[in-house]
Amino acid sequence: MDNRQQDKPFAAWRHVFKLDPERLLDDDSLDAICMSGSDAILVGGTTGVTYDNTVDLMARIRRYEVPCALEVSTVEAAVPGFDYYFIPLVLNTGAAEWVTGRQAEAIAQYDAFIPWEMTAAEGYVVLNPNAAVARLTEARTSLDATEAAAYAKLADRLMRLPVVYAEYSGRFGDMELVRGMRLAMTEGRLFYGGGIDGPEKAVLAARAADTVVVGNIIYSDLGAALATVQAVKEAGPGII
Ligand code: 1GP
Repeated sequence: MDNRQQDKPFAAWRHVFKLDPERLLDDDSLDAICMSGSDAILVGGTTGVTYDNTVDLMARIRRYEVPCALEVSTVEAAVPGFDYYFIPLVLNTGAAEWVTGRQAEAIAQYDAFIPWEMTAAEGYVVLNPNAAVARLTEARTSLDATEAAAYAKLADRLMRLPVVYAEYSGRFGDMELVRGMRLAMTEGRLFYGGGIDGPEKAVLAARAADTVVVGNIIYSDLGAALATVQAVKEAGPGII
């Protein structure tokens, strides 16, 4: 492992499964995901995430030892009891409410309840125009490689965000562009997510980014999803 952010629990995460509280996953499938050897489970979604469905999913994941983190995309679904919390900031939007607006409102209201020592920001760079998150946040997704790398550097070097997230949710991305984002960073960790449908794409993503996030395929082809874990482990340390 490199020596960036050794104190952060996510510093060594290479593979992460992202589970959506709004989507159903039976107990056997959840068992397979939690016992897969993945480094962590990230709970989050763009729409339909509520306090109740987040508590339900957390309680089920909590039966396992795998670290479990929440991406807090709406303050109503900020559930206590996770191992770690990520607060997304969408960097490539013109709508300030998604960069700092909602976050500042939430802090103003709930500061005393926020476990700051286990909370970190994620700088999202949203790159698939058809993803729900792109539409919701009016993200400017048509970035070329230079522009995407500039966002990564801005997040890493100016804003000092511990995580930058190249988000192609629903579609496999341009790995050269993603790799360029990673090379622009010196401190933080680059998460990649989007369209990983099996081990081959997982390996490509693992060679371009620090952390590979696998979502949708869990719900349509569990076997393919599970195969990504070993593939990422065998891909080695990436470009570090
Ligand atoms: C979604 O980046 C994650 O936020 C994973 O994307 O669902 O396309 O795997 P997929």
